[in-house]
Amino acid sequence: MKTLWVIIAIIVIILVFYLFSFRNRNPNPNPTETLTPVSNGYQVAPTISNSGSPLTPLASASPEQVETSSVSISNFIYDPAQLTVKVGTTVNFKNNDSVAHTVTAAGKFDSGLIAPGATYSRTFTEKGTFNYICTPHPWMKGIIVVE
Ligand SMILES: [Cu+2]
Repeated sequence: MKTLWVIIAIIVIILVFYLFSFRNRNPNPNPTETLTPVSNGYQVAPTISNSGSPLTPLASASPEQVETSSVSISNFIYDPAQLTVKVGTTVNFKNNDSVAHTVTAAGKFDSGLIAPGATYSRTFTEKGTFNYICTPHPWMKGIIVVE
């Protein structure tokens, strides 16, 4: 009879230890991986946390101002016909005509046909002077100066 009580005591002790270790187990055993975009378009190395607590976002530099500018295509004319922008500017060419046009700089870029009401956007990432025409109406001419 005494042996039985010893066995029960041992089982109870094992159970208590088991429950204790279970309660202390890390509730979030899988590392959380977060990629944080930064302003230059690259991503920093993943931050790995095993703590289960919320991750604090890295303080990032304020996002770069994205410059946009626009050219309206209307009555077979690019307006403005010449536009000067800073490097990195996105130019939106909006076709306000009732026929399709293109914005085509031979060997540099080509919008393809821009349907009436549609917009072609291009970001100018290098300095230069870009003379463009409309392929179906080659007398239509425009210039984007990137400086
Ligand atoms: Cu055209």
